[in-house]
Amino acid sequence: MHAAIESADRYGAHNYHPLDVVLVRGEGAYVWDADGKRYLDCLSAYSAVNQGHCHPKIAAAMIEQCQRLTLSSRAFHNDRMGPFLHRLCEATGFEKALLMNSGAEAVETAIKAVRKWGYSKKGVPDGKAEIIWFADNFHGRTTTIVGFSTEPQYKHQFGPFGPGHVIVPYGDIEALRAAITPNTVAIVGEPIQGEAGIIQPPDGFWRAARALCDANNVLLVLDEIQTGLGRTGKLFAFEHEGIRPDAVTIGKALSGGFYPVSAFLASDAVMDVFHPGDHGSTFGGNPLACAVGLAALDVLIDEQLPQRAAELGPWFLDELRRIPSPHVREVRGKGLLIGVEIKRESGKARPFCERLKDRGVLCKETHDQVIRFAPPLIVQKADLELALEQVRAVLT
Ligand code: IF1
Repeated sequence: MHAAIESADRYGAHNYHPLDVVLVRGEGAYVWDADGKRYLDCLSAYSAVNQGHCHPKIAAAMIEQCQRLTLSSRAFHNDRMGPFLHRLCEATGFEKALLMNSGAEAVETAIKAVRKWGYSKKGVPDGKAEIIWFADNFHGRTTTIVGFSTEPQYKHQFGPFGPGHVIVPYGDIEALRAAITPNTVAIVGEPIQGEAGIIQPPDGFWRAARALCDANNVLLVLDEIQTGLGRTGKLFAFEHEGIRPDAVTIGKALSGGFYPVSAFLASDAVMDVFHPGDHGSTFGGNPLACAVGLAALDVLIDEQLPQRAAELGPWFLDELRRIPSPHVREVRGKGLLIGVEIKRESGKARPFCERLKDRGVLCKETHDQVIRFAPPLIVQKADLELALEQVRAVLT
């Protein structure tokens, strides 16, 4: 066994079961292991490296900034946060942004914002705010967030959990309508469920949810941490439905994989609930994060990465569907967020991922039966053609 794996096993918590590969270098859509073997990355660190590994423009911004000022804390202003916030709001069309680090923190920020909006603006009685979530959601690992997970493993023996969370089946507009009460402050969901296995709701679901929110004075918040920043072929997945939520959470590719940078983006009316001392983070909005985030956003827009996902995604999806495999139940997805569901009688998805790894294509299963394909958005068609050859070999 590789010594790095041995040490991780010996000294690390066993909270993951990674594939048997030790990565030492990355460039663009490719990564290399300790033996110099090259792999096409079809996971992109769960969509955090949409811009490709070690993008030189983001690296240059990071190096320049880390030699000047890395952390100011929010006790003082820094010269990088304002310009980043300005660019972020301009690029996304939201009025204000609040910077955090991990995706889970952005979701926690959303929870605090919509609850405070509910009490201070909607007039919900103190302590009674309800948020509606969806079955099979994934929003992170904090104790609050796993409290409304429907995956038993994510919450088992991590309780007790707080009240105020309501769960309805994903994509079921009638269930959503029935779940709204006078104390409902927000509906929060993933535009496409990632961890659940790349699950898309029926067409028009989010438009109908938007209408329900408008009719009931409820906020619509979308978690675009995985689907956002180009992955599905638009800057945000909600654009496919022609709607605007009141707020979104983003993370992952907001830094191109260099550094944890997340944000809660919202209208003035929602963001204005925060007053000095209400919320914060030592590292949130730090100058290094802002320099990296600004460069990562520039790369996303200058290199038209959402358009690349829109062009390559449908072709790649179609090629995957054409594979005459006895093992595949369904191929689904949007842009370059694609799931290949393996039939139960063919076993689990993991052995397929292991065989793909041996053939130089890195994928990870999600929820036992689904192989996720989410290469960096800078990937070339020729790279995907090479990957398809390997996928064909493994699936037939
Ligand atoms: C893990 C999956 C992906 C997310 C959405 C918030 C977060 C995530 C929609 C939290 C994080 C991750 C975390 C990682 C695996 C992963 C994942 F397999 F669980 F489903 F991407 F597909 N909202 N997703 O997808 O963001 O706090 O991690 O920065 O092992 O937990 P974070």
